[in-house]
Amino acid sequence: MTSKPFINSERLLTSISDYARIGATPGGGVTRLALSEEDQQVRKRFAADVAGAETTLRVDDIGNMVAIRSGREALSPIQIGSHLDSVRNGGRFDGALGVLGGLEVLRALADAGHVTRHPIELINWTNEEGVRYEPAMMGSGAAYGVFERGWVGERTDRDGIRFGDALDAIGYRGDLAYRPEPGAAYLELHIEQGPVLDEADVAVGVVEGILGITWLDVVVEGQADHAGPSPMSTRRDALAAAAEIVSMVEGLAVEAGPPVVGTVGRLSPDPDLINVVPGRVEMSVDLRHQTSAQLNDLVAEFQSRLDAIATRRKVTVTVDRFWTSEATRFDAGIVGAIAASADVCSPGALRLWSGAGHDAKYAADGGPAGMIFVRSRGGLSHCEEEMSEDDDIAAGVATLLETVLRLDTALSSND
Ligand code: HGY
Ligand code: MN
Ligand code: MN
Repeated sequence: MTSKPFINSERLLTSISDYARIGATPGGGVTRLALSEEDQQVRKRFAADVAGAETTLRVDDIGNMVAIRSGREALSPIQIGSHLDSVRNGGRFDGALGVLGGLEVLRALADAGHVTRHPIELINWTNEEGVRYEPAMMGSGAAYGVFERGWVGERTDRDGIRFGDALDAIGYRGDLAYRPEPGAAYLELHIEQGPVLDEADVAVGVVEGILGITWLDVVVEGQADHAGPSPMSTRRDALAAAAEIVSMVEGLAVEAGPPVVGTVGRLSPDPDLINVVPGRVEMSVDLRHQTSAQLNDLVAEFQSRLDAIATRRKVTVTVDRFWTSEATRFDAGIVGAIAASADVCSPGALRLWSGAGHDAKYAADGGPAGMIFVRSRGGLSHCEEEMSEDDDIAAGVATLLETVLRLDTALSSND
């Protein structure tokens, strides 16, 4: 005798606080860089948890972990995914909410003895953050054919450790045959990581799409010199030029207005010594815009302003635009199912776009996908202060469960 599945919020919140102890940082956040020891530990805990939720676990050649719960019919799976890696001193909810929300859905189905028509796949994607191994969303990107496996394996971190070696070191290089295929639907629950829901005083968001994102590496070459005898008038100070570039990136985004954002998050002067005029700077630029065409125009304007700074300061600049995640609108049918579920579980949900990149972007390139947001108190993320409240988390996971049940019934038998 089956009953209607429902989430056990106490069990869910306990999982979230348990996982937050893995890679815990003093300020209440987590550091679980991709393929690190902390990533290995959280993967082991995830493997143990899904084993207890009536699933079979598969690991693919990029380390993506796929927990599969059988369905009643031979249909494409309904997939729930997100990530357990984090940025350094990140928050406990980014990524983990989606994976543990999916785990709670599996547990709720098992508690109720409810077997869905579709198989359910719960996916922990490798290296969503792309901070130790750039770029982001590498596991989902590889699974959906965006990144070639050899290229991924050769990516190195700041210590020169290859992705492939780090994956082997934590023991999570699985089988190419186990890569997740596009399913009947892909759902990702995630914290908003911005202020929109909080300012509107709304717990749950229905995500319509993800901004276009592009990452550039910029190298500024000037002339190293003695900080004492070298006259200001003849210097070719790479760091002073880089400082102007940082302000230019900020100015470009402010001028363009929301939702445009521009960030220099990484900057390394060389030789980085107190009494040497820096001769070289390597820096990152992250630009985001509503559409791919607008993003390309923004990059062109950035390049033009960069060239003007380089000419005036007599430095050379080289730009490597090494990653672009095209702006993505989610499937209207999936968005509609999420909205209908939110009406039941958290009335008053808001529709919005995501400024953050997510694995759902690559899933959306492969098939129907959508996202559910949970309010971020203060709109903060990628920092230890990241906070979402228990009731909002419960509402988000309830919406996820309701959407799974709704799609399981609604999707046609030949999806
Ligand atoms: O960069 C992003 O938007 C994501 O957090 N990786
Ligand atoms: Mn995330
Ligand atoms: Mn993130």
